[in-house]
Amino acid sequence: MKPFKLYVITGEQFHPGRDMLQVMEEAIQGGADIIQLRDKSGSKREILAKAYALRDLTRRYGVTFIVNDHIDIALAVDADGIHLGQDDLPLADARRIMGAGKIIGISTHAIEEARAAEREGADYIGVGPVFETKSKVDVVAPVTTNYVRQVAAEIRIPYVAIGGIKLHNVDQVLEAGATRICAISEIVGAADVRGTCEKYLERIDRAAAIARSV
Ligand code: TZP
Ligand code: MG
Repeated sequence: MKPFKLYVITGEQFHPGRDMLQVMEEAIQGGADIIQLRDKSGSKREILAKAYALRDLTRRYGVTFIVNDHIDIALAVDADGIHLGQDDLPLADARRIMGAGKIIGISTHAIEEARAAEREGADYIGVGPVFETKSKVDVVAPVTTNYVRQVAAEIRIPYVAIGGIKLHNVDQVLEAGATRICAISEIVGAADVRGTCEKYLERIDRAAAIARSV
């Protein structure tokens, strides 16, 4: 998959009265390089319509587009890939359906899950929730930056830290070894979505420069 640094997931509950496509376009203009459609409440048809629209948008900007949960929708709109949790379709089955050319991302909450995802051919893993988050129901307890550290030391496929990561605590996550950050509420709920993305990227780039210099 293409390299990425800032992964932004839709969260329409965080921007009432603002258009989702507009918000995600601002995120892309601010430097988001993966966009994920995550919609836990819409009907299949509603999610499909949003997926077509985001597919168009991300294609215009050359940005990677991932669909959460729904493999059928991902395939229908020719998304770049799918993101699955530990209770979703198993990776091997998802791979058979999606084919080798599509991205499959897996949420992980412990190093054993990360190892399994890597072994079974995931393209990237989510690492989290690092901190407490209100953006996901039934979420597991925060994994803390200790889990980020473990993954950074051991896992060789791309990993992206997620969960409660805000501008005020992102440096802790980067210091633990994260090189890619995912956020929902702090970005899509911001008054200045584009500027917020730019700030995350400055922090990610600064941490990478420090890591290179030691
Ligand atoms: N998976 C683990 S934490 C999370 C998801 C989808 C929610 C992250 O949202 P926020 O608002 O950045 O904490
Ligand atoms: Mg899921």
